[in-house]
Amino acid sequence: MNNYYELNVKTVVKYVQDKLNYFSPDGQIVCREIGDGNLNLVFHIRDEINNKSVIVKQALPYVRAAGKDWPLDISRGETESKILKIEYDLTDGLVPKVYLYDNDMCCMIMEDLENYVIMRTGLLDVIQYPNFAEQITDFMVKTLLLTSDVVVGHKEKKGLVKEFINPELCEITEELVYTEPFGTYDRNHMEDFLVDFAKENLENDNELRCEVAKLKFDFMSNSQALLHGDLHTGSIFVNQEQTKVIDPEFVFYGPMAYDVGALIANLIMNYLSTLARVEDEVKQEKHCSWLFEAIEKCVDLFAEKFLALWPEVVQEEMAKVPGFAEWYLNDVLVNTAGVTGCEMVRRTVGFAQVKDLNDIPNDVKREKAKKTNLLMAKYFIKNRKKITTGKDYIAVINKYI
Ligand code: SR1
Ligand code: MG
Repeated sequence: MNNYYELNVKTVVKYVQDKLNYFSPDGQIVCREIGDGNLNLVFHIRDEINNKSVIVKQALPYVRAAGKDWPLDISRGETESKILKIEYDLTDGLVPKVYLYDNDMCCMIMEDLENYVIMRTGLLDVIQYPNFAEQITDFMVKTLLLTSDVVVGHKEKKGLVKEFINPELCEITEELVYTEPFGTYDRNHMEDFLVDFAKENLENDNELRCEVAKLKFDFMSNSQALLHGDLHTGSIFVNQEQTKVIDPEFVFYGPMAYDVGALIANLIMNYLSTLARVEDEVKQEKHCSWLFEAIEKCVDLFAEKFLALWPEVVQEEMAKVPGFAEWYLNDVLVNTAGVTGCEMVRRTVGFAQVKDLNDIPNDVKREKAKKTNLLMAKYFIKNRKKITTGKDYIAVINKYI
């Protein structure tokens, strides 16, 4: 790592040319730093004359959103480039293509998703994506089921568990999702109106904290499948035709429910955001109906496709026993509802929050949305055994709005 230096908009263009010789000398290059996540530098480099572009993503040796006091292993980029290649093959290209990973610079050069937007941004602009639920459920079923013990031989799978061990980034999730939001910790932050509300509803609710402890232990010890590990709407690029998943740096062998639950939670928070932000009733109604449909489909298509693919790919003898696939899926779905709740809580009171809730301009509506989000989240966690279908999610949302 001695050759590592932090790239900037000036140095990155030469860097890409040296590595890939991708742009022609007659080009007119425009470069922007576009990273708005918590961890990395991300550059968009485009040749305006020849219409060619790439993305460069460089891991920083610290958490970008927190500054240099929170160090982080920069080799995470290597793991990310490996998993992107695996996911590309498993899903027929539902992730960007990686052109090059550079070990010295902890940096990846990859396909630019030019005509796509980050889904969170698109949803906040009140845009719907007709193919999203179909494609994201393909992504989840293929990446999760096809990397599990159901399909992969036991020795090979244990090797993969070892290869994708990711203790530093798992620790972030263990702390930021499953621990800190349910107690008093320095990294939590919340608006004044939430302080007593969070204490009463989260920290003082021992029954809730016990359920969260169970989910945390599932996250830490259930090496079920190769997860994306951070599948929120900021990790997804979309347009009217296509969906592409990015940023799998939190990858590890963990419970399938973690990916599905993170996704559902972020759609629900956009629903609450839409109710509070979008004043035009027609636009609001259209977006909310689409979100309901997307939430229902994400759960139900996931379940349907999971059970349909299982008999085609199952290798493990005992996993062929009639009834086992349904039992296994039910366990994933129950924990999905639990993860949904944990993700909703942490995005409201924890270190890493979401624009969907924080950017509601009206104070009264923002307070209502955040409190509703917390109460709904508690319901998901405590009642997860009863929440296994798309309709169950819609019923819970309707109960709280
Ligand atoms: C310190 S990292 C905070 C959050 O950003 C990432 O996107 C993950 O969601 C993580 O929990
Ligand atoms: Mg990310």
